[in-house]
Amino acid sequence: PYGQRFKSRLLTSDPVTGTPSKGFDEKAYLSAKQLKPGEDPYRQHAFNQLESDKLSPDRPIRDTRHYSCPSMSYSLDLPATSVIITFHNEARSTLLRTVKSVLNRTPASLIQEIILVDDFSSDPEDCLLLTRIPKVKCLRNDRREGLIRSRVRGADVAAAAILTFLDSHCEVNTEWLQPMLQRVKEDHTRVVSPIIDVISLDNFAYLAASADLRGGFDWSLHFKWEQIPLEQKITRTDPTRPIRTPVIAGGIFVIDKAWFNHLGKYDAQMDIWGGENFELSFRVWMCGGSLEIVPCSRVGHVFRKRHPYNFPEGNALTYIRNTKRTAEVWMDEYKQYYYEARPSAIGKAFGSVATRIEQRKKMNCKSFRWYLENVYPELTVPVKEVLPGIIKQGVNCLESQGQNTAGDFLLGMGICRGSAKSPPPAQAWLFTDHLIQQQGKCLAATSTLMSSPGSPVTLQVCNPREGKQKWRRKGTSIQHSVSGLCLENKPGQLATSKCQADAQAQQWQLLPHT
Ligand code: LR7
Ligand code: MN
Repeated sequence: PYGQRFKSRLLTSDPVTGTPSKGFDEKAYLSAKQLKPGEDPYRQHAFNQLESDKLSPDRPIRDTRHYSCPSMSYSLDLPATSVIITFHNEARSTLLRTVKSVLNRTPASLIQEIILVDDFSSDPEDCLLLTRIPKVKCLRNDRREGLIRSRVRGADVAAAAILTFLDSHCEVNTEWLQPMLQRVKEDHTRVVSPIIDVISLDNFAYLAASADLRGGFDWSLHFKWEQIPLEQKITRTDPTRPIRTPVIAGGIFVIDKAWFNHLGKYDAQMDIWGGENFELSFRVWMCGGSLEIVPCSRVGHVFRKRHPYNFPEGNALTYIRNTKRTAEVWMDEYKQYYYEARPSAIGKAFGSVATRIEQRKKMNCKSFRWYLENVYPELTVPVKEVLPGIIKQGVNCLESQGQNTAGDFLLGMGICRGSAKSPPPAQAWLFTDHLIQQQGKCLAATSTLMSSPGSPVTLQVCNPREGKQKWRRKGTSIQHSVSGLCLENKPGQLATSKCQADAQAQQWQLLPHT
């Protein structure tokens, strides 16, 4: 469906000769978009535009690499790359500094072109005027697509065999590209990213980021930087060696174009922002590639606290849609943990993922379980005690006894039948976390005064948030969590009672089926 709009319309300075017709007037470009006196400098871009505007587009930055990096040598015939930068209403000063830092700090032979994809910014000239700089090209979307489809559009027209993605508010550092190209040249299935330094959103100071972080996430698919595992830290003797990373931050990476295409580019049904970094990362690892951070490559990025642009469908819904598509296609049975961690995603529309699943099958990719075991063992499955079994006292077992005429579910004791391995359904119970349940009915201390001893214990429709239904095992007793009272087999009924270690009626044997 997007094929039509992807028809390429590459706007260079001179479409015939490809050489710049008119020189680029830096001052005029920047001064046309200065802040009005008294205007909040954070309003438009969520960073201090005043400070950014003050700086030269060619400002020097500190070389933040480890001291053993400068003596590294790289292949003399590294492949050239197409740099792809998508943006929506970026500040001119940051956009220009991104472009110029690339041209200033990269050997010319390695930069085939810089493709700017203007994602329907208010002013087309933000992009167009920059094509007066040699090698800079501009594609403008005729409607807002989001960064994911915009990147695909840029990648599709890229002339070089290697793609390099950057955000529109970056500054690349000394020799940033060579170590990444080297890794991809050696093995085209590697997808590599630099250490991402911090450009202060307040004063634009360029600050070195820690060199022993990698990309991680939690079950809600929230990205976070995390320390590399201790075992790896201890055995790391060479600070120039790449760091394997479970996921990439998303915005700044180098990938072989044929490999990017083979893997299925991006999920074109993801909108605006978010989630695509997980989807790409899972795909790379599970389908035969690898992801790494190359520590001798440094790129600065302006990290912000809020999105300066609007989300047509809302920020939350968009993030849910994109991450839900990721979970549905790549996380197999582990997607249940995503839904547990992000319950707001349950039942939300996310379009069809049929073609993405087909793509996964076609490439014969490994399972998410393989990914967890081999790439990200530190991400542990939430512990939940699920113990199916019988609850025995002497020769009797706790059992459900149907419903009375009032519709109450009855609970009582009966002679144990069958065996612990194959009990009758009425005597089979499931412990999950704090619930003791049977077919959706849960043990509950039902009295309104559940905290006082003597509350009858019966069955209710399970509700994990209901305090009356919360129990914990304590030795051979079963304790009601809220009241601290113990489950007791009283003549004629089950009830809570003050816990007494020697009370026979409070002793329960929990025998598992397995
Ligand atoms: O609708 C849009 N269209 C766009 O072209 C929205 C955004 N964009 C552009 C935008 O102008 C910018 O150049 O897309 C780029 C990324 O948007 P940001 O800078 O608002 O995002 P971010 O830096 O907060 O987001 C990180 O996560 C995103 C998830 O979708 C992307 O992968 C970003 O590229 C990514 N940035 C980085 O990885 C840089 C390091 C930050 C971290 C962690
Ligand atoms: Mn960014």
